[in-house]
Amino acid sequence: MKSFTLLALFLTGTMAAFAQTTVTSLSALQTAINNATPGAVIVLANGTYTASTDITVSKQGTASQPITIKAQTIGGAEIAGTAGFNLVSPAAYIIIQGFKFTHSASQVSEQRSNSVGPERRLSAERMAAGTSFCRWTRNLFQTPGDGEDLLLNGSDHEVDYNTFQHKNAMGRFIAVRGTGSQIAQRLHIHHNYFFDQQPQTANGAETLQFGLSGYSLSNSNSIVEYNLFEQCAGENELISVKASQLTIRYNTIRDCPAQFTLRHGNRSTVYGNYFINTPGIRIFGDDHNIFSNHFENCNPAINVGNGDGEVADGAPLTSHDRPDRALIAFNTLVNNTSNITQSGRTNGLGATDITIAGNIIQGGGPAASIAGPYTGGVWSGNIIFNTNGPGSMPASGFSTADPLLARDATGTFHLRPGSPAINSATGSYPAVTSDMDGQPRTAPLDKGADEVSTTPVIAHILSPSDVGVSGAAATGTGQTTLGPTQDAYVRNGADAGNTLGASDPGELITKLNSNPAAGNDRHTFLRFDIGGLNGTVSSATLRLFGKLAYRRPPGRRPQYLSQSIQRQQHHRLSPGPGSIRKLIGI
Ligand SMILES: [Ca+2]
Ligand SMILES: [Ca+2]
Ligand SMILES: [Ca+2]
Ligand SMILES: [Ca+2]
Repeated sequence: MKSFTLLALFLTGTMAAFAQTTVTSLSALQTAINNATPGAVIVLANGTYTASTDITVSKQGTASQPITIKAQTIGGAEIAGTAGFNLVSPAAYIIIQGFKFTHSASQVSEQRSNSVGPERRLSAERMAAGTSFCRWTRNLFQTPGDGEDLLLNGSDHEVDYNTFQHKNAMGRFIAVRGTGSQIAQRLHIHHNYFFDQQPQTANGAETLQFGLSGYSLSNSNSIVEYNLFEQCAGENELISVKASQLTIRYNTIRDCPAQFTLRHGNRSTVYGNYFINTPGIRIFGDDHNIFSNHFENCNPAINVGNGDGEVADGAPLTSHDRPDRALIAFNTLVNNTSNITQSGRTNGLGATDITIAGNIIQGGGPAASIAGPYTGGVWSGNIIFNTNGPGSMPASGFSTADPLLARDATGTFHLRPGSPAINSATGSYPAVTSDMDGQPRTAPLDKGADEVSTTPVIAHILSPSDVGVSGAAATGTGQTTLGPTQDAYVRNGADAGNTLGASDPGELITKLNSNPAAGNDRHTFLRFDIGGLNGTVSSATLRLFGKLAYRRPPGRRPQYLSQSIQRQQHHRLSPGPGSIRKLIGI
């Protein structure tokens, strides 16, 4: 009996292997796709292929036997030319894996279903309405020319571990569309790396545009999580959500001078995201929950939109719908030029019934700057420390206390023991389910984005090694972010040597922000503990966030920090670990 079972398994394995086809031309690829049956694995041999017509996929796999179309090795098969993959109805359970797309995004004319004649092609890779359960994984998108890199329609698709990079044209890395007034549903977009999108001169160059105003009142129930955005700024919007009921969590947005915007639609949930050196989030629409997000060095951190129409009362879908009933709670804001803001608008409708509760706001500009109108606003239990005053936040809405934040090994600010934020929230917030570490929220809630918990951490600030085509590499490799464990500060004196103070990153930042002047020579020293790392450290990068001076003192390598523009400076340190183990002087 036992041998019979083994025989059956062996046969299954043989059949799977038999279904694999390797092709060496695009015409053979198209033929193999046209002949594919569930379970087929079609391999395009490594090499560069020039496409002038679409590679069209309309076949259906099954949940247990998808049709896989993949490069021989990840990144080894490049599609150049003027055309790419086009998945059309009723394609289902198709996996597109490991390709490098460098063909132009916009050179092919075609008949589009909603137009009366040929028009310029608008995207490189596409999925049409009527497709479902398809997956794009481990692909590199670098498609020049105007147009989207990837256009998503249909439902239940997964887009994971792709790299979208080096875009310098109109269009989006990813655009999500729908049918009629229904946005694409149940998409799962995760662990992608969005890198280097150059500024354009017009609207329509978002990094990720999820919907259009015409879809905005339909529910998507999609999840966008664990994506990393770096140096993307095609226009003023980075992520633009124009649909309802999305979950956007555990993403890292770093060094992007463009704003995550809930532009149209209602009931989205935005939590556990890390915003660093970016204009934070801007909110329009109703009933959004924004919690457990971590903002550092942003301007602003959170912008409550000032409406110019009320969609629920019949205003056009293209309006800036007045924000109503948003919950903005349990976020941590550190050293943001401006914190919680609302801009003025001529004849603006402002926002109504916004609850801002349990946030920690440390450093930076006034805690809140609200232009209004602002009817029914609730301010409750926020903690303010070392901001430039409370601004618009009423005295009843906050307490002033040192929240005892400390930058930990992940680079983010967590609560230290004894923090007055721990277990100090009152009131009931059933929508607040998770902290920024992905740990569950348990009452009594801790204020700010961090709930002190011993449950597994499932989210952290992301680095390029976590995402994209080579993301999540083998255990023990990749990039780790360390926060300084100790620091010291010397003015007009000798190096501190090994005499370091206690770790106090907040204090360090204060010192670095001090205005340098002649005869007021400052040195700051940081110590990093690499004792918890396994294996070999081959290199390290010291990232300085702050305001770097335009001019450096003649003959001096180190920078000092001044009150000029916000910038980030990278210092590559190699080799490691010897140089790393020592003190790093700025
Ligand atoms: Ca835009
Ligand atoms: Ca509204
Ligand atoms: Ca607690
Ligand atoms: Ca936590």
